[in-house]
Amino acid sequence: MNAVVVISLPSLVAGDITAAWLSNRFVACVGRSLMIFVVYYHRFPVNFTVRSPMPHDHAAPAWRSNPGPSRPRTAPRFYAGKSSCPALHQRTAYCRPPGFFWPEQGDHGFPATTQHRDTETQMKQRVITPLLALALLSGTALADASYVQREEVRTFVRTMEEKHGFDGGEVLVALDRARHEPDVIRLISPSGSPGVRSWQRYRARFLDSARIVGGVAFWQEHAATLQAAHERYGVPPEIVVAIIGVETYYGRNTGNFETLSALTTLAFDYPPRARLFLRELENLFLLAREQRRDLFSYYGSYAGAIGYPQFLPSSIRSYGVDFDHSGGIDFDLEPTDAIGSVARYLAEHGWVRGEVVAEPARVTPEADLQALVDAGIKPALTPEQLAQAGVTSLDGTLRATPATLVDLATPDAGTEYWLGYQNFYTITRYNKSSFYAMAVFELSQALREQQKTETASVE
Ligand SMILES: [Ca+2]
Repeated sequence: MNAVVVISLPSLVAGDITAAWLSNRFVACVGRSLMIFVVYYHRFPVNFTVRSPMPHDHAAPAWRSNPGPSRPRTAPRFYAGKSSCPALHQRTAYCRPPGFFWPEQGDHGFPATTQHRDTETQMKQRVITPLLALALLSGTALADASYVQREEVRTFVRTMEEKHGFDGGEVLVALDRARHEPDVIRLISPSGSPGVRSWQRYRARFLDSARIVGGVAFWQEHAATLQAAHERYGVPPEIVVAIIGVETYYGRNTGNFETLSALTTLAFDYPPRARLFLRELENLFLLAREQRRDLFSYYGSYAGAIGYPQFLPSSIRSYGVDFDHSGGIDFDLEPTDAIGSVARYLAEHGWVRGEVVAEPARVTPEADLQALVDAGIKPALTPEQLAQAGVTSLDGTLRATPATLVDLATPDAGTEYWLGYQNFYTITRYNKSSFYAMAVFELSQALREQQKTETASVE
């Protein structure tokens, strides 16, 4: 007996918890569905149209002469869409105005001119009020508040409808499935106590031997594709490989955040960059429509960057290349499209074929280096300005091209100064950071050296 109690009690408790959870989810689901409908109806009343109880050819429906059990009393009959009952335009008999209803006993359709007395407003009140009450009563749905209840989200839905011709109901349903991701907010928020910037610490994250060896393997595996990208866009293989290596470790770390949820969270719950991420959310919807792909099939970083090259949706739409001619752009499974797209991105952001990226600078201690650094990341310093300030390349000469002075500071280890040219600036268009651009450049140089070494040892 005791044994039975010992075995049964946990089972009962577990059963209760399971039942409670299922019940909770069910109520949440029903409540949320009702809420979506209510919100949707109020905002987009034209899109929900009641199917006429009479066929539009005016033939008597089968149930008219037999309004018994064969006609469900409780099942709502409606469809969503732009088309509507002819009565809206022609005031033909047997059609109702738009609305949502449960059929009533003996309600077999009626001539619009005689029995149809309800105005649209009355219909709304009659139908929406109980629905709203039901939704409000489902406390779980409110506790588990979804995005669709928010005004700014509804504004976004209207924009997608009016600007891009989306079905508002579909957008709303998608956003209702999107989850608020607390981790996204945590990861994107600036640290409360930002550490001192250290170039050497940053560099060590990307210039380790495993990433160099992995990069050469990636290069060799995709040599033909990298060469094709080089020929078409002028960007050398080692730069493309280095970018993919820094971004995702050659596709190993592309991120596990559902892109729709990440971008929805950032667009509506992270005010400092809401504008940017609202635009990216808009682009994600457009991208999914263009690619005929499930909106929920995109995964990537907490910031909404996708696949091998970590492109945001707007960048995929603007710079993505179907480099393997498969009929679509795929950044998830295979890197060919990513290679072409990274090269195209750089080319369209000013990459100059065959030009140097950066070189170490020789500076004089008495020069006002900070003023030169503050001139900005864009190469705007003329050789004359640099010479006047006592800045040259290591051999004491200067190229006849504008440059930027890059400072790479490491606490307690001095600061490295580099001259960055147009191609250095182009890399910062991928990520606006001189540390980032220098890490990509140094990794590319290390890859080139390693590649040479391996090729020489094979020969
Ligand atoms: Ca493709």
